[in-house]
Amino acid sequence: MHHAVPDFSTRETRETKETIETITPYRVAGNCKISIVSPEINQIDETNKTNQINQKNKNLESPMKALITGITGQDGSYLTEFLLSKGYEVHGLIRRSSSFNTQRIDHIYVDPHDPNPRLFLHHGDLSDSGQLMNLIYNIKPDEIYHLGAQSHVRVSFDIPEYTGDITALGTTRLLEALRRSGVKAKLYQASSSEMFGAAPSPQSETSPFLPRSPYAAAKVYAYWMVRNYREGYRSFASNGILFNHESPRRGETFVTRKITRALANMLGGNQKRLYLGNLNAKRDWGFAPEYLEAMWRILQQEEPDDYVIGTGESHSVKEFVDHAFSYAGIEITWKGQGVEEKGIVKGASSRWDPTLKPGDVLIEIDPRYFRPTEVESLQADITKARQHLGWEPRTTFEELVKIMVDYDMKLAGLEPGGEGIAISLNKGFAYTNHDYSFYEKIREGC
Ligand code: NAP
Ligand code: G4F
Repeated sequence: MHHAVPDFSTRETRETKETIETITPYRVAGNCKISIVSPEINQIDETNKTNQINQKNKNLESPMKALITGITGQDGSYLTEFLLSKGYEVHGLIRRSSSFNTQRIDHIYVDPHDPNPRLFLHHGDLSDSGQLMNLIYNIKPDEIYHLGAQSHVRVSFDIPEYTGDITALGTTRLLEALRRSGVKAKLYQASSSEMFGAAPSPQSETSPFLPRSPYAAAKVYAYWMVRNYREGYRSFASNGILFNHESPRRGETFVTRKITRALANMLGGNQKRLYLGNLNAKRDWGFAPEYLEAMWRILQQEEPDDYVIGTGESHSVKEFVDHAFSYAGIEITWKGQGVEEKGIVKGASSRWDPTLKPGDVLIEIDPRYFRPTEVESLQADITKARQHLGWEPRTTFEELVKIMVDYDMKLAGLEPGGEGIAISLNKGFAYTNHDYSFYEKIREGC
């Protein structure tokens, strides 16, 4: 589907504003300590560097070290918990921000003055080659998980140049910093199923890349830089081509979380309508904690390579809405066509009297959320990941929806159905409780 809308400049305003409004008051009121470590800025002597960096103490007592860009994001936060649970020392790159931006990792924060801290945060930015080089040289990580990016597809149409700078060139800066430092770290690149764009489903490692957004084009560039460094410089650099993965920690402006948050807000009587864009787009949605386990497996291989990671199932945005509302006891019926299509309550559990009743219009289309060029359908072919990594998705689409609805109901102060929380805790993610301590901290006055 192609949607021609004349003014794209303000389309994401509503989502962006919602996020800012949600986050700002708590963070401004908060007083949380953030542990920032700034390694001394060493001048790297080009002639000696290779010798120096290969001196890494490899005795069995020294833990594996990982450097994560994008540690404050959805994936970075789960990956940090996962690696800490495996005994890693974890270093994360965080951006300087005038307000706190570490809510996803605050609950695992350890004061660096405490004995044996294993999580260190360092200021830096993917636009700043000098600091990337400095961090790699000083930390000497064994593994680098490059997850940092301007990761919002819709926003990439508003800020294509910035998206190219951070999402595309940021990867080159990191690869080059790694090469020049001489550090022999393995690098994981967070490639995306968006790169397939218009390629027919299902998509595998051999499908063509036909990107449909500045974000996707930036990721394709980064993908090829990884392959070039692998082939040209023998870097251990691998691409994980991950399909959409979601969780209670998913950014609030991605469609799944936008839906589950809106549902919880509506049930709490705090939101009247949910405005969405293309209801017919289909995505292969999986549960995020499983996907970072795949990232880790990719770096444990003998040789660098590229892998598609997804569930193999594809569902539309409309299906996601239907399942989410149905789990909460609300049946939605769809009426109208195109931008006039509306989601209306057909029936609702008596629990929601008098907040919701049959005939209430809950969902409408706002063309501002359409994209100039859309990716209509994504569905992963994970044959290679199954065979080479032994990786399998464990959470179904229906389970994912329940998990996200439950956690957002909890956040909204409502009694969740409970099935989703039970699923998330019983699927073998012992390293996380999917905490989003941001909200806990508010109550602690931190
Ligand atoms: P996310 O929640 O949006 O997190 C993005 C991370 O990148 C945040 O930590 C963000 O920091 C950081 N970042 C943004 N700009 C930066 C800059 N200029 N310098 C340094 N850090 C910067 O993304 P995610 O869902 O965890 O995804 C992780 C990675 O996988 C991204 O590269 C994304 O494009 C890719 N990916 C995601 C999916 C998915 O479905 N989630 C699928 C395929 C690929 P702030 O917190 O300060 O903003
Ligand atoms: O949730 P989305 O914004 O995710 P999208 O564009 O698929 O990108 C995500 O997944 C990629 C992997 O394939 C990642 F690489 C990327 O970083 C990001 O994590 O949108 C999903 C679909 C789109 O087709 C969009 O048009 O939902 C449709 N949609 C319909 N209404 C909406 C909305 N998307 C958003 N964000 N907001 C809406 O109101």
